[in-house]
Amino acid sequence: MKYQFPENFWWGSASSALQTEGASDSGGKSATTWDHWFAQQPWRFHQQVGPQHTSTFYQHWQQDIALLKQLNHNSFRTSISWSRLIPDGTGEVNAEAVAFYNCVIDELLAQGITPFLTLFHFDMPLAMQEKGGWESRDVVTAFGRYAQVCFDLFGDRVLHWFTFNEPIVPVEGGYLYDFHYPNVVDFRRAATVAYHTVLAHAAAVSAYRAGDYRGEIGVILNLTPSYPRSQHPADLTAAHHADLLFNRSFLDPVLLGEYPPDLVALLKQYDQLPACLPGDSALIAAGKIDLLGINYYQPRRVKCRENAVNPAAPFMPEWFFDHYEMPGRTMNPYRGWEIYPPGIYDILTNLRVNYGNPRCFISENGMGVENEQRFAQDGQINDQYRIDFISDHLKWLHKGIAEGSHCLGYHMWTFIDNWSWCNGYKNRYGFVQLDLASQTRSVKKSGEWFAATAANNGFDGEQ
Ligand code: BGP
Repeated sequence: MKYQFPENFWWGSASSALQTEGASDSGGKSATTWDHWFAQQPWRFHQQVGPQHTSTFYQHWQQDIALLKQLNHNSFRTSISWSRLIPDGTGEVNAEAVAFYNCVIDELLAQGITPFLTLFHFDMPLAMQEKGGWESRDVVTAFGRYAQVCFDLFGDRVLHWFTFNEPIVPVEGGYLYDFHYPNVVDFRRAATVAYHTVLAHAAAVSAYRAGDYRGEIGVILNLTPSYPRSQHPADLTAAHHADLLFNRSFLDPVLLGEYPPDLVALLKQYDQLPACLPGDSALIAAGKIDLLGINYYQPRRVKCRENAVNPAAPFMPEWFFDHYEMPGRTMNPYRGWEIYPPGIYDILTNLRVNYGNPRCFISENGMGVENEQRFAQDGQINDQYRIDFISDHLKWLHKGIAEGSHCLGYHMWTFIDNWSWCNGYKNRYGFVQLDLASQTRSVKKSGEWFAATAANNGFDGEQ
């Protein structure tokens, strides 16, 4: 069967500044929390590879954009590095950074590739973290100004803006589960960070609306559908709580302009609510978006808790559910994530039925695989597993669109193997293989498949 996608469908991929640019201590850039953390605790990072060099986009942007063109991308998302553009977070704009981002944007446009830009992809300037990071209201204000600077500098050519990439991840990593700096474990502080992130998002959206720019603004959320083990009421409640905490804590404010009452009640019951100020609700209501980016990697399967909570343990989302390992599930063993293509359809259906069918696109989906060298054939990585992964997800996406979902595109994570936070270069995600020693780039089989799919606006596949 031919899986044909709507006209002008966005085909492309996503990346982020910190994971690709490199030059982390040059070009006038200041340190992020990642540079700082790596200097303090390099053993936290796979093979002790830090963020200094990553995939050298800062030097090789022209060559990389030529590769995007070769992969038939009509759109591409990356992020601006706040610490490169405004090194102390609030003061002078770095002219070298402006020149760099102008080159990237202009080259993308010259190659017929629509730039999508994210303002914050996990890379907190250290100077801002030292002022409290997202726990501080001052940082929220500083972010609003940074956003405004970006719109003024680049908004004449960039028409698709995203305030945050996966804003819940720094909350989880930095304040609950110890996989991002500052490695705090404290739910109430996590809730404050999440709340202030929503305020910062809304401040940026408000600045965008006030400036009368000619594009659109949204946010990128990692949505993880919560599937209960069974239809038993206790399992359903567990799934409802997981959904409230991990999905709706950001989805509802950005689409509906307010938090789910059940979530507020839950946090109030456990005395975990962040401090709110008069005017916050109006600001959040003004943060409603034009376009939702959906990052989908894996579902979340839950069941009711088997055991009582240890009342002395830190309050955690897991007070309300246990993780459930569904028998027969398909795993990506390298990343430890379940592969479940129907999840993409379930997300789109939920948005269509419960959120008024917003304009959206798949902004990340992908498969990280370790030691891909073993799949090399005649000098090319034959990553058929990645082609299968993408086409399986695209089939479910196609079904969602056929049933009326307003999904406008599909971006893969990612175009070139890049640095994955604490995992360094362990798992490779790219359409393009990166040889770390020589920085040579070579297109994998999946890159060729994707280029053909984008050119044909679809692909032939089994039903
Ligand atoms: C998303 C992030 C990306 C990227 C990707 C793959 O959560 O937006 O930055 O890294 O996941 O995950 P990982 O790098 O952790 O394997």
